[in-house]
Amino acid sequence: MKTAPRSDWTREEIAALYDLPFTELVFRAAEVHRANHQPNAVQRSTLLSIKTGGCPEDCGYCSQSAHNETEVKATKLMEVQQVLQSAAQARDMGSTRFCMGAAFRNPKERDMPALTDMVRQVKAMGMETCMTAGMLSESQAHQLAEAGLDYYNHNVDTGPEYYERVATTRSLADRLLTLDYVREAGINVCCGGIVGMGETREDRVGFVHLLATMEQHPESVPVNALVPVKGTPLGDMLADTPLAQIDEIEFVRTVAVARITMPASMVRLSAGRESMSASTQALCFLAGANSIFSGDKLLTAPNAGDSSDDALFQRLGLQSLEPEPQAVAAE
Ligand code: SAM
Ligand code: DTB
Ligand code: SF4
Repeated sequence: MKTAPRSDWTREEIAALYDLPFTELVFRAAEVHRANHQPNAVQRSTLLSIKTGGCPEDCGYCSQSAHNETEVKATKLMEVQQVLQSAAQARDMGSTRFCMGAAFRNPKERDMPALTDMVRQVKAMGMETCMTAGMLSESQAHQLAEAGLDYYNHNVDTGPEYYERVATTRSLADRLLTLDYVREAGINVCCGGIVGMGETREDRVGFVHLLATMEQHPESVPVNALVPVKGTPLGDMLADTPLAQIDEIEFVRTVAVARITMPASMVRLSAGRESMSASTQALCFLAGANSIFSGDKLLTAPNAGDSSDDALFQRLGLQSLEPEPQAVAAE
């Protein structure tokens, strides 16, 4: 039986889920998963960085922040035609959702015609569209909705207590306001965060609590494992203190707790798969993860790649989830 989503989770309840014996937790998450989703179908999206690097925000994990000395070279916003070429390639590889990521604090008004054009034309190619471009104004959210944007990704990144250790130039309240605008504009919300940034279990409880107590849960919840990037404060911290690295079992626990507390959402096993074993990924799918990013690149970091994912899907007997057919409007 489908589980009705609840928004009244307490931190104690979430902490108690995390504390369950591992097999008990995964079993419960798998039960919730099966009751609410096709258990062996995983949705695959392709990411494209449409504007890379030079971002004024100081996110401590990010290769694209101008505050961090990384090897990433800043680029301008890509031409619409180039974006469409990449989308066509992704569609030919079987991807059904195309996610466009821009390293913006927020899009400028002069960027909006190109962004809405990208959404309109990728959508016209028959793919679902997703965008992540930083904070939006209410009017920008409406412009993207009108262009046909299906999802907007905007992560809370971590729990409220750890947030300021991760970014100081944008507050959690700023992030939540953009999420409100996206929701009000009728765009599906994609919102999650990163584990393995040196946060404690208690911080992770706060992170899931923040998402699971939203009045309406995000339709898509990306759970990223930190990809440590040289030259970023959090990546370098991890390189210096390998013990701070997230334990894979704790990562799977986070996926399972997200699945139980947000039963109807798609839980996305996002960044970090590149360094995860097939068995850990299989445990994540068992614990309720049902979407991934495919392709050999995320935004700037390497990703598993289509052929290795095809092989993984074959080994695990997973199918790619097709989007719901679009309703055809009556004449
Ligand atoms: N600038 C936009 C923003 O911050 O919303 C969009 C792009 S940003 C790169 C999208 C998300 O990717 C971030 O919110 C963060 O959760 C995730 N991310 C970025 N760098 C990462 C890393 N090194 N490891 C894991 N996740 C990362
Ligand atoms: C999300 O939560 N993960 C994706 C997507 N949203 C845009 C991005 C992951 C970025 C990983 C690091 C990089 O490629 O630079
Ligand atoms: Fe900019 Fe987004 Fe990277 Fe933060 S996560 S530095 S906002 S691109």
